Amino acid sequence: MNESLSASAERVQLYLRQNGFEVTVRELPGSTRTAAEAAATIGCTVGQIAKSLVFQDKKSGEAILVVASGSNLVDLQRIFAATGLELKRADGKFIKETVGFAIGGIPPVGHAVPLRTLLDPDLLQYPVIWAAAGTPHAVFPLEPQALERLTAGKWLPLAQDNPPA
Ligand code: 5CA
Repeated sequence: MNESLSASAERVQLYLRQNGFEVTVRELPGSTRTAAEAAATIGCTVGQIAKSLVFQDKKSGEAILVVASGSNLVDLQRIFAATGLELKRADGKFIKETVGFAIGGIPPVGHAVPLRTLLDPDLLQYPVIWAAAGTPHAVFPLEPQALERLTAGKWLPLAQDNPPA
């Protein structure tokens, strides 16, 4: 166990280990706050960054997690057509209170409450992807297929067709 991890990163590391997922959370000196910064810090492509984005269902108020490839923009109409969920971006205060982590370090797992999760199939093209681990400096690598077991999420095409270059 890495004893120098910050408390939030340690929570993610513990969750992963307790769920049988042997992976080492890395806290890096460079920023991993955004997908672009994380890719530059790690030395991978932006597409290999798994962005954990928290939305809210307008009808129920339920928090919904979308794990998207860093190079994609989420198409809310597409999600509505497939699921009936009418999502809006959750604000930072709601996210911190509900999920237990702050924007810039939201992990795909280990939240304060289990979140219904949608997974971007575009992540499946990479042998390894990187996800945030609780802070804007903490990440961990994983095989994209592992997201399904870790999050109990559902793969659903959810990207906008023409992401900006
Ligand atoms: N640590 C990296 C991934 S390793 C990371 O968290 N990247 S991210 O893209 O998932 O997180 C930053 C995202 O937070 C941005 O894409 C942006 O969509 C979202 N965000 C930034 N500010 C706000 C805000 N005020 N309210 C809601 N979402 C926000």
